[in-house]
Amino acid sequence: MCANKVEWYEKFVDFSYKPAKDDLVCLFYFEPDIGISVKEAIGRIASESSTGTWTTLFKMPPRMKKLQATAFHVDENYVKVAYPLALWEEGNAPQLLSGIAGNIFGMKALRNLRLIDIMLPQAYIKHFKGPHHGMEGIRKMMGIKKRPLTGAVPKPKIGFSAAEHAQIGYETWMGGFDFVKDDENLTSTSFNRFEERVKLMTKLRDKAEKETGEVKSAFINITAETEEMKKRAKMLHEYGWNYCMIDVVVTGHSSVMTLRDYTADMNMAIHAHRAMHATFDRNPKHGLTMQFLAKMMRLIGVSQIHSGTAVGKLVGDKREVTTVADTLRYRKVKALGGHLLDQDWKHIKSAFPVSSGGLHPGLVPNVLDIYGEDLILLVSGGIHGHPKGTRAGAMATMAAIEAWQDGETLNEKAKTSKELALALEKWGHMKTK
Ligand code: RUB
Ligand code: CA
Repeated sequence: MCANKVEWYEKFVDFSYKPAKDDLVCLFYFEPDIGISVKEAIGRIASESSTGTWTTLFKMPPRMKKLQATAFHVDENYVKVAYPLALWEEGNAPQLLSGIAGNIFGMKALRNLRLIDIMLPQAYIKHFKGPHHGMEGIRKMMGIKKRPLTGAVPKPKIGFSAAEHAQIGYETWMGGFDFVKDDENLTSTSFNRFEERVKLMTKLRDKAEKETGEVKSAFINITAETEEMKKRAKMLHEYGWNYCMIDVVVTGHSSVMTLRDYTADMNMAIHAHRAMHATFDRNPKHGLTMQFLAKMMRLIGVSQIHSGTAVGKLVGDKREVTTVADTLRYRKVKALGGHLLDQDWKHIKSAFPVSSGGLHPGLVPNVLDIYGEDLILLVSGGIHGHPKGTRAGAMATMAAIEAWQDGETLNEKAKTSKELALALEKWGHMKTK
């Protein structure tokens, strides 16, 4: 037995504390381990994510108190923690993560911990630039006023040569889609080199633009080491592309921040694929939420990020999808019910949500009912698997969007769109798995 108290975790708990205007506030879900009280558990969360250590210290200058985080509100298994602004370096997103998403997740005293949301005060976000274009800027660039923007990934997702890939891209554009998207694991492989893909895609983009009179673009994946990504982004710019794509979770926040500035100077947008997010956001009791990831990505300036479908093949229910979309799109985000925090984005522009994964024309109305028209809709297998091929599949999807916008049912619309009729014959309204 110890004679004296060796811990000071409780010094990080104060239920009478009112967060200051410039405090960052985090909302966590937590489960204490057996034998750990709620107060001890939340004290540890606030302590380890700010200034604390496991034991009392010999030297403790009084000013340290001002840098301590405070767990100030508990509601069942949810705790709110306030962090003084001075803890955080201006404009350094990785440093923020090292604190609020760092060591605390490995503490033995917590059986589970999940970072649900964060409220970023104006004094913190003013050091970030956010998306370069915003949704309005993207719409202007693409010449599309009201409808959802559309795109598709060639499938199989990897394996085509650059020439085959570009040809499928051409068919996708000719079917009425705006974007052709690389898949997350396609970068510059021996059988499909980035440079060759860019050159061939450029030729066919120019052809498709000429033939349709529409702006056509692509999310070509530049994911690699940061300097290499810069080279690839520059090449895209030189070939007249207004977008690049990055797998933002695997490359990390600092790479994305570098590329955000680098591409903004060339007036390019960033499509953010979220591959790997489910390693830490899928377990409802541990890790961090897609909501939090989306907030960070808007802060550091991606133009759009995958946000789920609610009805497709990948995880993410309707509630999650809606909250993520709101976080990306609105200037003032109100925490409606449930466990979320308010956010005022001030000067930070909006970002598009991207709905993707297991979609086909029969599901288009479900997705649009959830998102409305401000989204990037990706239908891939659901166009390339169309009985008449990619172009017909894209046409069927565009017809489904039109139907939704005109308040028509898909079955009505199918009377005048044989492509849609064929798609419905194959897939109906099935929810994919
Ligand atoms: C879509 C696809 C995308 C994932 C990403 O292909 O492979 O990379 O949807 O998922 P398909 P998320 O339309 O053929 O399923 O958007 O959920 O991150
Ligand atoms: Ca994919």
